[in-house]
Amino acid sequence: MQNRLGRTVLSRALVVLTAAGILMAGLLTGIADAHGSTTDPPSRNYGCWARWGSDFQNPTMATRDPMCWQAWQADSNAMWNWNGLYRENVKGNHQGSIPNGQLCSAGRTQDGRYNSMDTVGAWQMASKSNRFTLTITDQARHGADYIYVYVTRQGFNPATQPLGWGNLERVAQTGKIAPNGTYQVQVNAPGRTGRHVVYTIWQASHLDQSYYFCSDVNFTG
Ligand SMILES: [Cu+2]
Repeated sequence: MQNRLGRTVLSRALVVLTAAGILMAGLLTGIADAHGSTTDPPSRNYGCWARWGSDFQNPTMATRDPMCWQAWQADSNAMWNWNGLYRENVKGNHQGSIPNGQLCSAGRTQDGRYNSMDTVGAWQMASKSNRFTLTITDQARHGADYIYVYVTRQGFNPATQPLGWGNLERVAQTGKIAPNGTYQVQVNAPGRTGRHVVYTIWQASHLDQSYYFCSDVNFTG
């Protein structure tokens, strides 16, 4: 009798402990795996994931959305890990850490997983007026030390020219932002029409982790 009661108590305790263990593991991997990206206007890899993630082997992508097609062919993990385009320990020296022509891959970060983001071509654009709201989605609730938003200068053509620091003008920046699921930045980029790249640097607050995102926009004025 006492033996059976003891076993019951023990097995219940095990069930509770196991459930707690699974929950802990889930929380820990959630923190380790999830980060974020610019989701509006969508970063290149977030956009390719959002448009094609459920249909990434569809060969019509090659003609309908060729820049996404080359990205999926190069390394599909750039899309599955759309929230992982970052470098660590940059110490604020973004321009010194990322060579011209490699801005959209954060200097070929993560062993080159995101190199296809640097491919020069006619990436699909989001239409925006010169005043728009930029949204970063932060799945990990890292917070921000700051967010910088750059836009290409009028006359530069990202469909034919590799993106360099000299092609960009910083048009918005924030101070510290408390951890949340999304951060919005009001951007004003006057005097621009047509194809442009919006370049976002998100400096996370939990450690020296810097994110770099290229978003393609069509300015309607
Ligand atoms: Cu992170």
